[in-house]
Amino acid sequence: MRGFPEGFLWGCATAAYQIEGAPKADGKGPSIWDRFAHTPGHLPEGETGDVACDHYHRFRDDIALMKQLGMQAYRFSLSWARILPLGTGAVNPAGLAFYSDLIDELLAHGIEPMVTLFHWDLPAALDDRGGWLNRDSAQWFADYARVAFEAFDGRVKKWVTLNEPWVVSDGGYLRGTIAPGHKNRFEAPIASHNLMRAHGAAVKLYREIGRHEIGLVVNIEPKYAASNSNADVAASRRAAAYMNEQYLDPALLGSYPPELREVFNGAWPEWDCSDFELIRQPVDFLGVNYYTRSVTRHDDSAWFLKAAPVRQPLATYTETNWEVYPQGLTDTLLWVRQRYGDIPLYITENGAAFFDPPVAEDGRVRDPLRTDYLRKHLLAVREAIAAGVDIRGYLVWSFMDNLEWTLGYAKRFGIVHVNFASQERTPKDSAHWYAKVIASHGESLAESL
Ligand code: GBH
Repeated sequence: MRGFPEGFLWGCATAAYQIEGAPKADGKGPSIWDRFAHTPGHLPEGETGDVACDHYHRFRDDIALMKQLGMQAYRFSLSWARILPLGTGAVNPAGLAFYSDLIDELLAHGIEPMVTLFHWDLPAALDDRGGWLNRDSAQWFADYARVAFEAFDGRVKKWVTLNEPWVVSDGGYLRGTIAPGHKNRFEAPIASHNLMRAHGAAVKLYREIGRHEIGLVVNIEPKYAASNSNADVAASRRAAAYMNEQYLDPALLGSYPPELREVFNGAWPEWDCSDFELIRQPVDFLGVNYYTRSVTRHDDSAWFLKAAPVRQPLATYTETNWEVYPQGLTDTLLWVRQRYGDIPLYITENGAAFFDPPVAEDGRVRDPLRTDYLRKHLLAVREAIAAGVDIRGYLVWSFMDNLEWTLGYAKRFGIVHVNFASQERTPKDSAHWYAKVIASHGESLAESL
């Protein structure tokens, strides 16, 4: 039967800094995102995550709404600085208590938690000690992971070490567009490497004290050469090695793709071989975040990669200017199996920002483009399942509109609309549509819109 396997998990995802607010509540320490957002000039209109969706105070209502929509799983992240205000050392019991209550609430509603340990909000105190450039960061992360595992393993059966290490390194250390805002091509590979050592250290520790499943979440954006010229093919290879393989290769194959030496051109360090033993810890699953693809051509004037994206004149683009390309998700899932073997996969994020009309008189938010996006991507997932790829679940990004990092609150990815003045939540049409998909275990996807 061409459908979704039994036990396939349907749900949605968020991340701490994007939704929680309450940056100083109950002993929380500052993170690099508190700092970054509060530094003038970083976010377009001086937005911060100080309130965001006020989820810290509204999580019970939010979970009740998830339940109403039929969510079976919810992926969220822990704020490291809520649990360890200085990143290492003293545990803040109130921070742990918040997540303990959140987890209990999910379980009471029959929603399976998937917990991400790190979704970009490094404790500021650790950045003061060098952040991911400090080799000790792997140990800091494992010590933090231990606190979370000891508190929640058993209630939490699905753990994620890192969300999208590429974004942290590329945005945070290479281009300086996100926290901590460094622009330095010598730093980027070191940050990536320490992130991956941290991942390995946490998985290794989990094998000693954990009893369930742990994995890594990466963003994959397949790269297609703009032509079959040698230059364009080489450019798309560089882009794929840099964005996609830089993280999965060491984690699953135990080495970096050879193209990276050329990509980093003189800034590529000699690595200690024993690091790869630590990084390459068997994982129980891999999480794939998929939004778009890129068609790539060689461009000598493009800084760093010497590769440039080629706009597709006939394609649809989202409000963040990302091409809608569902086939890329099927290609990605097949590629992951082909390059890395038959590992259980989750789509841990997929979704789109489109301009939404305001909540109408009748209480609806009509967002047909988002529904169309989700539907096509779910069909793309089904395609990969039919080809035999072991896909265990799908989580929409995002449960609700939230702080879209440096894009502020204007770009809305939620299937639930948030009025940021009143904090009112309104499920968009896409949420009602998704609820039907879940209730029919994907059968309703066959219906046209
Ligand atoms: C995710 O990252 C994050 O995990 C999540 O927190 C965030 O809110 C969500 O996505 C939406 O942004 O400009 O065409 O070259 C997304 C990773 C990597 C996806 C860069 C888009 C650029 C596409 N992104 N990619 S393009």
